[in-house]
Amino acid sequence: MIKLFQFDSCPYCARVINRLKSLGLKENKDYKLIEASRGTPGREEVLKLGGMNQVPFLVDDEVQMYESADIIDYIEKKFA
Ligand SMILES: N[C@@H](CCC(=O)N[C@@H](CS)C(=O)NCC(=O)O)C(=O)O
Repeated sequence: MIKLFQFDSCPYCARVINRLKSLGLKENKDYKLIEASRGTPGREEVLKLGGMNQVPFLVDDEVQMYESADIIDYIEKKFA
């Protein structure tokens, strides 16, 4: 399942989450949201996995991706 590291007040994260929802995808069925505001274990994982201290950050098996526009392109292709 896709994992999206994010936090509530992040507008770039909201853009990705809105697209997931508008594609009809369901949280905890099609994707999992992981809290990744600063100082959280989720943020530590973002840094450890991807090397950058930035969200949104998507992990889908071997695929790892920063940048909301790239993430949206990826989910649109995956679920089209
Ligand atoms: N160009 C990036 C911008 C992402 C971005 O600026 N994310 C902010 C949160 S909204 C961030 O990670 N800031 C660093 C931090 O929170 O430590 C995108 O479109 O995803």
